[in-house]
Amino acid sequence: MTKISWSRLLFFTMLIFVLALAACGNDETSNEESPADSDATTEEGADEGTETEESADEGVEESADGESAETEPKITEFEPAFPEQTRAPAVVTETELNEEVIVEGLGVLWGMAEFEPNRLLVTQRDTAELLIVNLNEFAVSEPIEGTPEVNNSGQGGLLDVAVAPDFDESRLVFLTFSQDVEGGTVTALGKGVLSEDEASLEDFEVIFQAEPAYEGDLHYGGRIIFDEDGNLFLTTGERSDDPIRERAQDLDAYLGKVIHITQDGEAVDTNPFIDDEEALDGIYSYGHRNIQGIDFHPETGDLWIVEFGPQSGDELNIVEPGNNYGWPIVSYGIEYTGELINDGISEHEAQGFIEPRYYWDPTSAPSGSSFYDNDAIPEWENNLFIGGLVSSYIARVVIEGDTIVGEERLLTDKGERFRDILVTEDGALIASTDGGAIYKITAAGE
Ligand SMILES: [Ca+2]
Repeated sequence: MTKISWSRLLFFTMLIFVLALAACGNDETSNEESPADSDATTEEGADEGTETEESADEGVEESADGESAETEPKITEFEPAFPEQTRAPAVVTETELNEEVIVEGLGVLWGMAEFEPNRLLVTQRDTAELLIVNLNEFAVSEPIEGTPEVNNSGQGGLLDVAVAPDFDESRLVFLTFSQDVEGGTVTALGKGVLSEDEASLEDFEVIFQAEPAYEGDLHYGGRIIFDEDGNLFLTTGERSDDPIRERAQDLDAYLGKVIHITQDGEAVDTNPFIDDEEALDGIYSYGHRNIQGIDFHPETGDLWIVEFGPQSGDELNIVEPGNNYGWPIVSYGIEYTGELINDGISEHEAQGFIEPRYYWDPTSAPSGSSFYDNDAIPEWENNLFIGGLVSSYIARVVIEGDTIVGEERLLTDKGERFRDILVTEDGALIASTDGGAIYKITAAGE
């Protein structure tokens, strides 16, 4: 008897200890969500993995009832401008999927580009390394020489990578990064030539700097994509702090913008403000916060961007030339402190701005994104996949025209911060993480 009582006592003591630990963990997570300085905390801070995983599972079960993929309560009191603008009905992939981890432990893998079939150029943000990952061989190269000096504090470092449309002949590689300049740092874009032996990037030169410089290490934006004419779209951030973030509204600053430039960094001559002497010629659209994802819809050709919101209010927008997307005048989010932004005006259109096609409340912390432009998994065709950081999931968004009609959350059991998404020529969905892993998702049996 005595023996049993002791072991029971020990069991209950341990149970209480474990529960107490779990409770402390939760408190820390919620406390970390609201401090004032907190873009870094919220975007870069501890994840809220467990809660998110549970809610995503519930979402799948409830999907038959037309419930949203989002099951957590809203953070804000804002109402959408139209019903499909948030909390789309949950959808579930029916194809059986196969998941593989190609590499791991490499640090924050910020950007990826497939430069040859199943071979990716991958950036490591903090060490500023450019690497080659071979998806078939589960292998990673030594760092490529000749990459630029970066400022790697905060959200800075080596950011995105893209290869020129004529890469097979030109071997041109484009990189974005945060660069030290007089007066602070800027989002910079440069290009170099990948040597035949793939060991170095030669003649690297900076072709564009998103001025003005600012003394801060948050919100660099930094995604790049080529259009069909071989020109580049570059996204920036508004550098986060109040009041510098107001420069997102100014046409004499490249902060909080989509920028449209040639491979030499010159403004494209059809840009909307080219004849406006007060405005910078490279600006394509403005009023953005921190754009971390950009891709063309494979069917409509629309240019979709993913904007990191404040606390909630992350947005999907269709970018059109000359449009103003409203930040920081209007938002479906609130400050990290819980305060309202600009007295809490959420309606974009009523204020003369473009409504987001979709927004998240609570936050999805959306990063890199890619449309699925392949028929390897037919039910995914033309869906948009978005990496989630704090939210620790990949969002699959189903779009009809310009309307979001469904959302699903993938890889919710990994506890990873998903940084960038890519779809290979073979139709594999590739996701890189802040933990330094690359996941490959394909249809099972392929
Ligand atoms: Ca907006």
